[in-house]
Amino acid sequence: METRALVVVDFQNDFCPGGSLPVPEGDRIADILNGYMERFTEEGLPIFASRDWHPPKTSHFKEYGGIWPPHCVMGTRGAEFHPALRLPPSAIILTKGDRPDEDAYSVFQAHTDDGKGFKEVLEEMNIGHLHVGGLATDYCVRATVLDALREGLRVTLLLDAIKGVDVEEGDSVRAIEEMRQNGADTITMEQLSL
Ligand code: VGL
Ligand code: ZN
Repeated sequence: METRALVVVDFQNDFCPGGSLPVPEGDRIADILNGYMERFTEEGLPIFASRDWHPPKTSHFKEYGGIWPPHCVMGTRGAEFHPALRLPPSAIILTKGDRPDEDAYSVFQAHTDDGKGFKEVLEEMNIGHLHVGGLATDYCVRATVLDALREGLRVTLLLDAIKGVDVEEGDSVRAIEEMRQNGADTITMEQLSL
């Protein structure tokens, strides 16, 4: 059977309350994410953690033509994983948005420290099913899930381990609906069976 993996999307200080692009109540999902990570670790299944990691000048930021305030600038405190996240040492870190000309919402645009793309790593590890949680439902989680489905992977969206920005009211609800319509399953922790 194809291997399952957990993907924790962008659980970083700047996306949590107190950060520069806070997702309302973003930090509240820390315990649930930790719970999912424990379950995957117990089963010996891989865990990926993506990070938004921008240069100070990028077309992603308002000042240089984009739509966002500066956030997750590489090497800053805001770009660090939130301290409540208990990432196991075996977690594979995926970096995205580090070129000055990309938004890189999707983890499929991310690379490992040794320069491998996410898709390549998934193929090498024979991973065919992703469980996805993290921030933000209506941006990076959405883009990642839709790309995964397009690549023919199975996707389980972790409804209790995501939070959205909701630039427009209802964006997160619509994003969840769109991910479902494109083939994502949705569960909460009690329904997790690995
Ligand atoms: C994200 C907005 C800008 C995200 C990243 O991680 O969802 N959102 N950059
Ligand atoms: Zn960003």
